[in-house]
Amino acid sequence: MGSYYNSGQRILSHNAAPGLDQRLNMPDPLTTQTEPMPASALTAFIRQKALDLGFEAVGIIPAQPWQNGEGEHLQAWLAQGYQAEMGWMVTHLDKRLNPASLMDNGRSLVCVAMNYYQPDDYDTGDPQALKIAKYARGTDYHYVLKDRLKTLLAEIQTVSPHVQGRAFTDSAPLMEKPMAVQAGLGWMGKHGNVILPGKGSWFFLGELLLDVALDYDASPVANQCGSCRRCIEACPTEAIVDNSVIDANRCISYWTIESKAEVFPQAMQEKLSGWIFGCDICQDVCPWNIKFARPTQEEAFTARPLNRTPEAATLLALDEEAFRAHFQKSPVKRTKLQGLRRNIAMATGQATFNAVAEACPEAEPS
Ligand code: B12
Ligand code: SF4
Ligand code: SF4
Repeated sequence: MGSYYNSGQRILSHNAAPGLDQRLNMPDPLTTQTEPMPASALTAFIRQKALDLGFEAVGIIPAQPWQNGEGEHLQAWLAQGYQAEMGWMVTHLDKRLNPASLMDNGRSLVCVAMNYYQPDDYDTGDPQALKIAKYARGTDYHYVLKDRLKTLLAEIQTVSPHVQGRAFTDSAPLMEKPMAVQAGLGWMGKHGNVILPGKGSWFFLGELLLDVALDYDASPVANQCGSCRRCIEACPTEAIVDNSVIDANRCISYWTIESKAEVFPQAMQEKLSGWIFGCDICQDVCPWNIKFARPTQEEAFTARPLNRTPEAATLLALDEEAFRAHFQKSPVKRTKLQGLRRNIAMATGQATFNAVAEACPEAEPS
């Protein structure tokens, strides 16, 4: 990409100290204008850098209001109350409907996906064994993806110093799945997650919003769910109420991660199937994952032992300090200790919880 630097920048970034002759010919750094890199070259640079930085897929779309009914679909979803108690899905709706509004002069969205898959090779087959969702077994993806996207932005600024940007991953009012779909990363599976062709759906999504125009991807991937309905049939709580439409009120993931309720509805308690943080059932049964999932190369997502095989007695013995230490920078921290204990009580049944809690005084329900 060196040929896209202008000569002024090249001399200024040279390591060796220039001689007197060179210095006399050197452009004044205060007055030199850097030529902006042509959009096509910058687009190619960004794509390659994103892949070099460990993202599995990258696609670029213009930052503009939704045009194909996605906004209306979101509003219909909210009108049904499918967001449950997630009030933050309603606030800043205007931003969700127009991603460009998240920064001054936001023009392009670089959409990326990062693999977090780890095989459940410890799985005992016991349907009641406690389980933490795969996405939450290692370091919180908010740290990992945001840092990586910021590195991508810094790389972009080495060749186009005037470019400004913001990095997002589930950290702003954005509709990340339809963005990834529009950017051609994959299609919206009936289970409500974006599936990358030939790779599956165990991917986090992230975006870099940039104030520069780029070349855009215009060919979304065709939906390849076909007549399959495995995810819909496997969901124990019938939370997939239509193709790709999740009613959070019925979703185990919602109850174990987001809900602040002290007790879950009885029907939900009976269907938790051992999940104490998140739920992977609909993705575990998906043939695209069964066939194509490959373990992530990202060390940060390596499962912490207690998250891989969570045991009630060990978790209930954690006091506040031990909880903070173990779940530092982990998605599980979101429930706080009290929420994790609640989830264990809900998943094991209050009687079992009480029996275990009796053996560990720290586990007294607060
Ligand atoms: C709210 C939320 C949840 C809620 C609601 C789930 C849901 N499917 O919406 C709860 C708490 C249940 C949840 C659970 C999970 N989540 Co979540 N969640 C989000 C969040 C914050 C917003 C999603 C959202 O806007 N939902 C509202 C619905 C209406 O939007 P939507 O599903 O995108 O639907 C759009 C399209 O489907 C399209 N559409 C669909 N049908 C149709 C039909 C027509 C006609 C049209 C025009 C459009 C259209 O329009 C909709 C937009 O309007 C995103 C991060 C983000 N900011 O985007 C993460 C996100 C979706 N979650 C993620 C993950 C990993 C999970 C879990 C797997 C975690 C776990 N293991 O427990 C589960 C999966 C549950 C499931 N089966 O979906 C990832 C998904 C990655 C991927 N590959 O897709 C995201 C993107 C976070 C990230 N940055 O990686 N989540
Ligand atoms: S995450 Fe679990 S509860 Fe939610 S839709 Fe998928 S299978 Fe159903
Ligand atoms: S299980 Fe079948 S219907 Fe569900 S997302 Fe996967 S391919 Fe699509």
